[in-house]
Amino acid sequence: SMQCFPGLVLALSSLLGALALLQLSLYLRVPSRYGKHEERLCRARVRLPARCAWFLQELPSFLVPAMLLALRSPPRLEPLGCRLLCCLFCWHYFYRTFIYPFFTRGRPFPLQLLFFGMLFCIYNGFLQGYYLIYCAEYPNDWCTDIRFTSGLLLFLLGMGINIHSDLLLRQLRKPGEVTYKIPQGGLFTYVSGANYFGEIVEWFGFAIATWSLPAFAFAFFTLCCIGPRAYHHHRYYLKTFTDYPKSRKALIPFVF
Ligand code: NDX
Repeated sequence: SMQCFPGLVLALSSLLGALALLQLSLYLRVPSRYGKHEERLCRARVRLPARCAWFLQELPSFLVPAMLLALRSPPRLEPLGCRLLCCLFCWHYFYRTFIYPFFTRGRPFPLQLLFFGMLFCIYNGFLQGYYLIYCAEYPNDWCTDIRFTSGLLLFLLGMGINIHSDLLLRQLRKPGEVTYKIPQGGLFTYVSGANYFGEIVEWFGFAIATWSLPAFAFAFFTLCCIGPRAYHHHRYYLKTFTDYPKSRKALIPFVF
């Protein structure tokens, strides 16, 4: 049966960090081409309905750790800290796979990006799940450690912001509509990328709660992936809407 190889965890986490930097260098100047940043010109691209695409893309991030957990011989997750932490990760991806796609009113998603997105979700789902299930060791009182409690709080806060902001975005459209409007309410009052801000807070909270290299690498990846995207959304809004709120920032309220 499987066991922990610390070298594997180190290698996979480092590669994730390197991918994050690659992502940052690619997407600081031009946004990744989906949603409002998809070129009208490339008509030849194959696209899948948003529901189907987000479901397929995010599914491995739920399935892989869930399967690792199921395959693990009992006692599955001792101590309590690991059990809770692995469940947090699965909980987020349960939402992202089984709830978010069924309500989205997004435009069709490019098949090519879906393919890379899926590969990424397999990779990251394996890394986070494998680490928490086979490698992580926490003292029995980890649940009362300041890192666990403050990280958990940040995770829940970020998840709340992310889900609420996703909902506000969805309500901007009637079913079948694909136009862009100015997001209003919630954290959108302060930033253009409220959903991204929530997601970033969430994964840094997770990193603090797990206090682990893989989770910090993933939080950094998230920052490098959707941080630039928030900035590109912001520029898009400023260019498209002359009445766009002047005080609104791109990603971090009152700062940037
Ligand atoms: N999926 C994470 N890189 C990504 C898919 C693409 O979960 O090869 C990262 C994720 C992947 C990416 C993923 C990883 C890197 C990849 C990339 C493709 C290439 C890249 C693989 C996996 C790559 C290298 C080379 C380094 C390997 O029509 P529409 O779709 O625009 O409609 C939108 C709507 N909306 C509006 N409606 C009306 N008026 C407006 N003004 C509107 N503005 C938006 O709202 C959508 O239906 C919806 C949300 O849109 P948007 O653009 O705000 O968010 P979106 O980017 O679609 O993300 C959706 C949610 C969000 O909560 C976000 O936080 C989360 O997913 N997310 C997204 C991306 C990554 C991620 C989380 C993470 O890293 N944790």
